[in-house]
Amino acid sequence: MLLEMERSDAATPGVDPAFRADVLAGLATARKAIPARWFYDRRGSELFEQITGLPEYYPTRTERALLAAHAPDVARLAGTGRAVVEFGSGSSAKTPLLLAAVEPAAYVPIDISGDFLRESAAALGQRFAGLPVHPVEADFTRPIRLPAAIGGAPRLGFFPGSTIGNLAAVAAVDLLRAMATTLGEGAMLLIGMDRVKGEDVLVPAYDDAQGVTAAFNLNLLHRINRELDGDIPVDAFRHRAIWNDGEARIEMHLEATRDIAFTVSGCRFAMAAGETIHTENSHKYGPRSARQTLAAGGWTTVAEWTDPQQNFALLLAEA
Ligand code: AVI
Repeated sequence: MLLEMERSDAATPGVDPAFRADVLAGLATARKAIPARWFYDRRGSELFEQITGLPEYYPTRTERALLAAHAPDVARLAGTGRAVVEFGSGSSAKTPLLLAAVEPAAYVPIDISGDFLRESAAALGQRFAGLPVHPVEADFTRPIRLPAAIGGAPRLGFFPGSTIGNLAAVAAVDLLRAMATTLGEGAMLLIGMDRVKGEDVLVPAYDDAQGVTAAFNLNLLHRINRELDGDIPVDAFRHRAIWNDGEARIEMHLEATRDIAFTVSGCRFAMAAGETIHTENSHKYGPRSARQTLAAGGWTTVAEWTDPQQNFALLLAEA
């Protein structure tokens, strides 16, 4: 519930206006929700790195094993000498497995976070001596003009981690279309997509015993307090991870454990005990829905690899 709207519209130095707009709008709705993209400040990115190593969080290690086993198959099907374009490259942790197999003409990591991007691009450049690396700092949800220096080599897009699952269906399809435009004619795409599975595996993956995912979720409230002049009582919230079977997704929420009132950027809000702020969706795919999503985005699946438990899938598609 929004109690009062009294704030100066003057821009605050150092504050991302899009962050403030998303938080204020998201807290003012009946079902409070804040987009998951705001998890990733420095602390949030560190916590996410920790999540990827947790025993309960199967996606990262499963996808890495699939890449290690099948990168040569990708090279056989896609051929060598393409320019590899990685979307949301982050720390580029899985990239060497792919680069070593497909012997690219160039590597183009694209990420919205410039610092992280330049560090990991430099590290990869050292590891693959002679490989032209052209980092691009950009929002890849819209078509991007790739650096002219990569020339006319056909492109292989790489989108690991099942990050696509953090988007709703329409946004996921829009993103796949934007990727097809960015990559151009003759492109292929290697994408990781997490599979639907039992709640006994899914819920612990998003609510681990050590509480790292809880800290990751709660860090959003700390970020709001710090960057948006908030006084949210973080200790009055608990992390919740819920499997929504109808939507085939894990939802993360922050649940108020008592009635509270707080201020963010001069706006006052109240929450009743049990009310939540919805902070993330992580959609999971069946074999058909994965291919259908790719097809709606303009991609035809040419190969698919899964682990023996069918927990995670790596799909190769052509435009
Ligand atoms: C980045 N993304 C694919 C992760 C996921 O599994 O949806 C984010 C995450 N949230 C909690 N744990 C991991």
